[in-house]
Amino acid sequence: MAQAAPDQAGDHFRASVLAMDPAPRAIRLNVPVTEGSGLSIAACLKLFDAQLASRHADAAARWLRAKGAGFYTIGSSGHEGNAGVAAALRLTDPALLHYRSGAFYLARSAQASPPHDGINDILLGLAGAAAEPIAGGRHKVFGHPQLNVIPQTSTIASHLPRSVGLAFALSRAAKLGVTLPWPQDAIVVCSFGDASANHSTAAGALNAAAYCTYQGLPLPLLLVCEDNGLGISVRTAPGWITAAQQGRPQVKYFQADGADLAGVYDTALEAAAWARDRRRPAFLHLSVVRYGGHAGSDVESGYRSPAEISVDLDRDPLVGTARLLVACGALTPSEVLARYDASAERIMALAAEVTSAPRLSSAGQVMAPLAPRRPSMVAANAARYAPPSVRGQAFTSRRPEDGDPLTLAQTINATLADALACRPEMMVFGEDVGRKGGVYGVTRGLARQFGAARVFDTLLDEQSILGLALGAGVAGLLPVPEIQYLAYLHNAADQLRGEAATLSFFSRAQYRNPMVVRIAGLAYQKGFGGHFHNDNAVAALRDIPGLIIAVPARPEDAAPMLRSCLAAAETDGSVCVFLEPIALYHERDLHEPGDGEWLAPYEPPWRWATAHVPPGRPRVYGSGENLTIVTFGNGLRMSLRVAARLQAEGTPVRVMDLRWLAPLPAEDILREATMTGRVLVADETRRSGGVSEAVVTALADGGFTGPVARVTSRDSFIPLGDAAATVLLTEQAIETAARAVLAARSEPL
Ligand SMILES: Cc1ncc(C[n+]2csc(CCOP(=O)(O)OP(=O)(O)O)c2C)c(N)n1
Repeated sequence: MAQAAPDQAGDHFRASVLAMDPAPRAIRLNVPVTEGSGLSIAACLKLFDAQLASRHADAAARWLRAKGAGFYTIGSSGHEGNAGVAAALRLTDPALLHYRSGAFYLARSAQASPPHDGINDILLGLAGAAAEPIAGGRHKVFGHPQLNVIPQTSTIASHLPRSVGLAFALSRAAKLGVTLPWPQDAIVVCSFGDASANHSTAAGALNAAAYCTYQGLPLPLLLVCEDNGLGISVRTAPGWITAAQQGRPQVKYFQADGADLAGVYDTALEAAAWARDRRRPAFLHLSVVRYGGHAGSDVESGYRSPAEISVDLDRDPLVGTARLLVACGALTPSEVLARYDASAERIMALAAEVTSAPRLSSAGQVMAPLAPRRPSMVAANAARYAPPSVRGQAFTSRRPEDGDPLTLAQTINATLADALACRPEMMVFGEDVGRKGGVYGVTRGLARQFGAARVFDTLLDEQSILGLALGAGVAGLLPVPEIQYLAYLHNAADQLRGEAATLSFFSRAQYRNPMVVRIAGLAYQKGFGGHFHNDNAVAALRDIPGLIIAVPARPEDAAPMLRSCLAAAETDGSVCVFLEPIALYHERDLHEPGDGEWLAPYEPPWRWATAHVPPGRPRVYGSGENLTIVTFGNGLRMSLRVAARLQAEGTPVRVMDLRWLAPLPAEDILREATMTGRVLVADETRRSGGVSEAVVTALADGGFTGPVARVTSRDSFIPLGDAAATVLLTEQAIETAARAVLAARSEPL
């Protein structure tokens, strides 16, 4: 028989309950558990069961860990007052939960009809069992689509921007006529710890929520800070959460003692009503305690005195609820203890069962939900276009296919317009994308054409921009956020890496956050630049599993590639980055000034199906058999110019534009390399961590044995002005290297 180890809180609970005076037996259960509270005895009994189960699940976690059958011991003990928050909300209010919100999860499970067996989810999660219903053994998270609990990662505060985005999207979806998975009057609830509240991600999200509200935008959000006064071993200064949050503009502050379930319930009810009725954010501050250290492996006595630890025992929420139930006559002290023991017995028995649950045992199993791909459905979706009448309204003066050849920027603009016309759930947003139409005019006219509900300026915060995309995607919208410059992605990279790209993985694709993040980037801007406007750092994107990265260089590629990204996002829930080379936005010529060879006519919609470019398909220029130049972005234009000069000398070479950095077209690289036997990689990103490393590796992995050389930018940040040319890949460097590879016969360089 599985037996939990004795613990201080358990002993204290027993002693406290035994010291309680029994009251006359309560006759009715539908009366308040304590005078003036909205919490009935019946509801309190149910919540007590959730609290007990949550407490015993922590004991089970430690037992499983000791047996080598469990892998997670961060518990909810001391935080069980959060069950009262669940009770004050509706099952249909989407929830993003703190890792200590176990009792919330169990209380919500009990709200389902029929009640859901949440404890089994938790135990399977602790054991990393493949049968766990949300992450399937990939992580221990709270999540379930039927409970409207969206799983979170362990990166503290990283879910707050999504919660703001989701609250924003609830109203915006209705405005756009998009059917939501939740009722019109739903509110979003998001819980987190007190140390998390200090994180800049949380601070930014709170500011974004306040800012939206200040502008009159609906934002029905209940933020719940479960304040135990500690972040692992570090104390949050006493009173800080109140001091920081109480006077915050636009976000109404509520406070409750987490040990008093009735108080938590009543206050949460008030806070939820505030958020629901006014469609405004509320901040619910729960004072709680933490038992058992940060996690099973944390030796709390190393940084807290015994006196400090034992003071917390007096604030045990289980004792608090027991006191309510005994005082109203719902239970006698011995019935409380019997309930406690029965709960422990049930949970330990279930824990014993999960020890033998099958775990994930192959990379294939682990990776299955990483980034589902259905290429033929994506192809069909990418060819969708709006009816002529709707297109006629979108392109008031002239349809783009009827006009002159377009630049890259103009093509992206027209493709976005076509997509907005065809996909009512699509929104384009970011800094300066609305009225100004983008720093480079890429979104010019879209806000006027499609209205401020669909094309709009955001506040200047990349985390909030991506958070909006995360929430909007979960709500069923198709977000197309813009990051103004690649360099500014990095301060918000976790929203892409830790949040967007992991959701499918940690939810077995039951939740998805489709998005196409447009990023203006790469270098070679003339007359303008410096490090922040000329950034060629793509390594941070390239190692994100499942991410699609498109780098369109030419206008005729940009349109089908953008359509593919939108279709992949919509069809498969893909997270796509569309990296637009700024220096090519307005380029018109290739070889000679005025040749117009970097312009392209816009394909009419009826040709989109045949012009489809699936993610991962490169483009090859020429059929020269002397050398294969592998490149992308600005490197393509330089390489094509070099290729033309070599051709004129009677040395035809072929140039491959990767077009997609992920998935990298490894097979095509190998095929085109084999056709010529020699390869030059012309890569504008850095020598270390840049794209060329992946291309050369693909060749080596594929067994290519011919000469391979690479020319890249230097391992430097990019300086202002003409000095930039000293560290960036140049056309001259490509030409020199190409000639060197051509000169080398079969011996490796
Ligand atoms: C961004 C980030 N930094 C560091 C950590 C490591 N870490 C995990 S939990 C934690 C403390 C969080 O404290 P708090 O938000 O108060 O929540 P509590 O665990 O006390 O409930 C830290 C530092 C993390 N998970 N995420």
